[in-house]
Amino acid sequence: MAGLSDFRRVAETVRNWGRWGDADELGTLNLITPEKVAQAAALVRDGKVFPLGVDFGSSGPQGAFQFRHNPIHVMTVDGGDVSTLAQYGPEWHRNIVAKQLSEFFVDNPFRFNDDMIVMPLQAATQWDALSHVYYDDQLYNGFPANSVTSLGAYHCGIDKVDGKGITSRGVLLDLVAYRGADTFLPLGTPITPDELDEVARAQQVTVQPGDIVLIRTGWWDRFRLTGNGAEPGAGLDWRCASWLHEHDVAAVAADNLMVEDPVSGVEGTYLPLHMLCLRDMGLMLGEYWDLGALAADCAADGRYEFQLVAPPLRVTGGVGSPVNPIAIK
Ligand code: UVW
Repeated sequence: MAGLSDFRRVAETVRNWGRWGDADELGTLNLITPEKVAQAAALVRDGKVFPLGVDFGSSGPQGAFQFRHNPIHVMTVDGGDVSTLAQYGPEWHRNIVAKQLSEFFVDNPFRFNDDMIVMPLQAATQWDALSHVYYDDQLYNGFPANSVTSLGAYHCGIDKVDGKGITSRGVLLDLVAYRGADTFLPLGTPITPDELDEVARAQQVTVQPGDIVLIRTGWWDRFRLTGNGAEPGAGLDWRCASWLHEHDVAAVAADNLMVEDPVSGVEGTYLPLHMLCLRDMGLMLGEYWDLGALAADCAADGRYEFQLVAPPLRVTGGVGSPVNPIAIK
């Protein structure tokens, strides 16, 4: 198994610090040029739309760690309030919320429902911002790790990437189909850089600079069947960071919980691909993307490229964002 010195050697070769200037907080999203956006839009031919977001609700995959729970959806105004509060009217209520609501509900036909959601930004379909993971006290481009405070990320927050959209040419690499796997890629079979090239060749698609690459491992389809979020599957081997760097990929997303293989290939550390992508390359990771329907369509028409539109929310200082990405063919 590789050690930390191997990791640091690879980190030196993939590091993009300074490539787009010392103040850059976009990282590899810089590779998405206006020409690239136009190229991606030209891939829309049939008007087929594939939403790639999962459900944001209590049936999600979280629960293994106390610091992440599934989205909690709460109704703050609903039909029950209408029927009860309208009976009593504003004069009766000493509770200020009930008084306000009953003012809405008496003597007029207007009615409404309101709700809210409480969730870790990392709970469901998401982008990891560049500030999500770091090491040696530095974020991407050398920004100090302590610039992420309890008030949010002053550098490399998700709000910094808003100007980019995010939209580009998307390319799906379907590892499940390539390996002929039943449902998902089992643990102990990490995806190697060579395999990524083989899948692209088999699918007759080329990965080009500025692309957003989607990796299908089948994990989400399996989770949908079993509801078991604690059963990990294979992901990208940490050395795929070099592959992403060599191909000048703008971002990578997968249908699993961490894009990379849960078994670290670097002794003495955890999530080495996260460290190389987010902190050294400035390359955002997307997790829990639902790629099943898109993969079926790509297999049917043989086209593994499409326009991908996946803008994060402008969460001020957020280190990640929920997203409902859309692939359009
Ligand atoms: C961690 O588990 C820290 O990150 P992610 O949610 O990106 O896998």
